[in-house]
Amino acid sequence: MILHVDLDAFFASVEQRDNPKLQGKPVIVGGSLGLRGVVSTSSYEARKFGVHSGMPLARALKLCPNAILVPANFAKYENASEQFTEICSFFSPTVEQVSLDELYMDMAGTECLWPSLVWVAEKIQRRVNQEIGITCSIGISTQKTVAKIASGFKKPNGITEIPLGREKEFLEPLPIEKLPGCGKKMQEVLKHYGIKGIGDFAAMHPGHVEILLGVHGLSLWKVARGIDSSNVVSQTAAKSISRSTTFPFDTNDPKFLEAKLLYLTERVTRDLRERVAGGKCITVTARSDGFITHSIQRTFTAEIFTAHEIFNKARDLFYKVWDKQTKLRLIGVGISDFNQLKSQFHLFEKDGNSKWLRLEEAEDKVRNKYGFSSIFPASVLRLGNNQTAS
Ligand code: TTP
Ligand code: MG
Repeated sequence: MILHVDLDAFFASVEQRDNPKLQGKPVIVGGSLGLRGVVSTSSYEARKFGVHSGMPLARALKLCPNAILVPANFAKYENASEQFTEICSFFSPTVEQVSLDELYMDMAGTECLWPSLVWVAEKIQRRVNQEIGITCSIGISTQKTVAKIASGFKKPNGITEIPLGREKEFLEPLPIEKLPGCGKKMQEVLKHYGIKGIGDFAAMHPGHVEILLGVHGLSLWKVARGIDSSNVVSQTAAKSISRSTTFPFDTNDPKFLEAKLLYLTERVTRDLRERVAGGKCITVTARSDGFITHSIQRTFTAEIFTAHEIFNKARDLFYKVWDKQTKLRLIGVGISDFNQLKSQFHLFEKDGNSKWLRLEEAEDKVRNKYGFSSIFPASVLRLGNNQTAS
């Protein structure tokens, strides 16, 4: 059985938690894309007016003129997210975090530990409420997709369990938009053929599905029929760790781009050290303002452990894919080819990198206590508070 846990109106709930004046009011958190001016998220009070994530701020304020606009504060959301993951990890060793506010838990093997999954869900809700001060909704099912849809079924603060064998029946009456992975284009094609609900889609002949929507469509069709065998993949089992970010403006400022690259490297390295130890392969991605994406990958002979070393290598790679002129809208950095043995990490302390390792381990300690954004290399600070998010 799988649990899908999703925090309710995440950024907005954190803001309401921290400012009593915002409680019970329509609150809009300004976009993660800052200058592009979109709604990042809104409180349920604002959603009643039709406000939703991704909507231009101007339109949102027209729909809900009384809304209180709050700028995003990522350091706070990251802290809350770290607490959230920790709470859930208490109940299962296999946790797959999909975003700051959403994760799957594989509950197989925990049957003897907890009285029931609804009991676990209630405990998680209570702890999230007491320790973080916000609410979450939880879906319980044998499948990831059904658990995800179920968690959104009784938002906010809801628990929805779909018993084994009832998956298809649960999905059937839902509109096609509810099917994760069924994007706007696919929905249009399906609607053109009169397919409006997941049930209609599930009833289609697989041959027709493949002709209309290709292989991806066919795998979604299986999900629509209640067949979804995808596993919960915990982060330690992940094959690569990467971070990328889209800028609020297209830029060719090398100082800004290097600072972003360092920031992303710091994030990747923290994840790397929490989950495995070192990695040998580094990937750098750059996307131009014309949406052309370049990626470069290099495998090194020795494992790399520190942000310092990853950054130096990533920066060299970055200048191989970027001509120093083209304006960029996104960059990313990743590491793969892991060494799964954490203990080897410490053998490293003896060689020339030990200074950096000790420094970064000290950073880890500060971050464990005060959150990721509590400490940065000085050159990251040029990005400002709103930019230190990915
Ligand atoms: P969601 O889980 O999609 O939304 P939510 O938690 O705000 O609301 P819900 O109760 O429906 O789960 O996204 C989580 C956070 O991610 C959200 O609080 C803000 C951020 N986000 C954006 O910045 N831009 C977006 O377009 C979306 C969808 C989310
Ligand atoms: Mg959410």
